[in-house]
Amino acid sequence: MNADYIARKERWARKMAGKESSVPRSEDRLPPGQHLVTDFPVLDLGIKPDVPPDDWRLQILGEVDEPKTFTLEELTALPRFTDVSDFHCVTTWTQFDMKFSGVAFFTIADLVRPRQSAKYLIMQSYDGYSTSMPLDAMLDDDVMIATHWNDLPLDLEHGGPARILVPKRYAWKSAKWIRELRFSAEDELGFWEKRGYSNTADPHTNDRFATQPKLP
Ligand SMILES: Nc1nc2c(c(=O)[nH]1)N[C@H]1C(S)=C(S)[C@@H](COP(=O)(O)O)O[C@H]1N2
Ligand SMILES: [Mo]
Repeated sequence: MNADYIARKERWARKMAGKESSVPRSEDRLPPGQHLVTDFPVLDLGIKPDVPPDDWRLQILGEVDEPKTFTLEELTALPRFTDVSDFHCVTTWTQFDMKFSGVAFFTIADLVRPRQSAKYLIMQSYDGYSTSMPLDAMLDDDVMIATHWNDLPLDLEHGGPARILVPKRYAWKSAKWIRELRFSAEDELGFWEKRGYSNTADPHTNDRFATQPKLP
């Protein structure tokens, strides 16, 4: 356990206790090129995988000491984390103050115990979608496996029963219908990243496309 991990763990514990919010209060809360919406549009490849709840599994594997496979019941039995965050889609809509609940990604990492070699998280979904994130950023205190939106089970169209939520990145990093989370030493480009979208996906620097120079 390094100092960084311990510091993150402390922040996560404060978040779990409901003492901190993820919502930025700065003037530039709306990222460049984005406009505000009040609905929650649906964006995906058009396949909405309706896995029977009894067959649903989430596999956590790769560079970890304790790989685990969760049933939905097992996943939802983990400590519940609720957070309010902003949601940014590259198609230019942003929705403020989105209330999601689920399992903090930190809770999962703490259970499976990533090895020192683990640097990335490769996410695979039931519709064939994939994306990846640096593990460090996944351990941020606003990242979760969301199972609820506004206190209700997450709709199938928004990735139910369980999706990733990475509020600080464009939403293509927030894989819906997750099936497998693999800790990896190497990064792997996901579905949109292979098709020219940025692998860093930072809304606040207008970081949309792999080839596009970043705005200051
Ligand atoms: N499994 C899966 N996850 C996905 C996608 C997808 O096609 N399949 N689309 C991504 C994109 S591009 C966006 S903008 C968000 C949209 O989430 P929403 O439909 O809940 O608004 O999901 C992301 N996660
Ligand atoms: Mo998107």
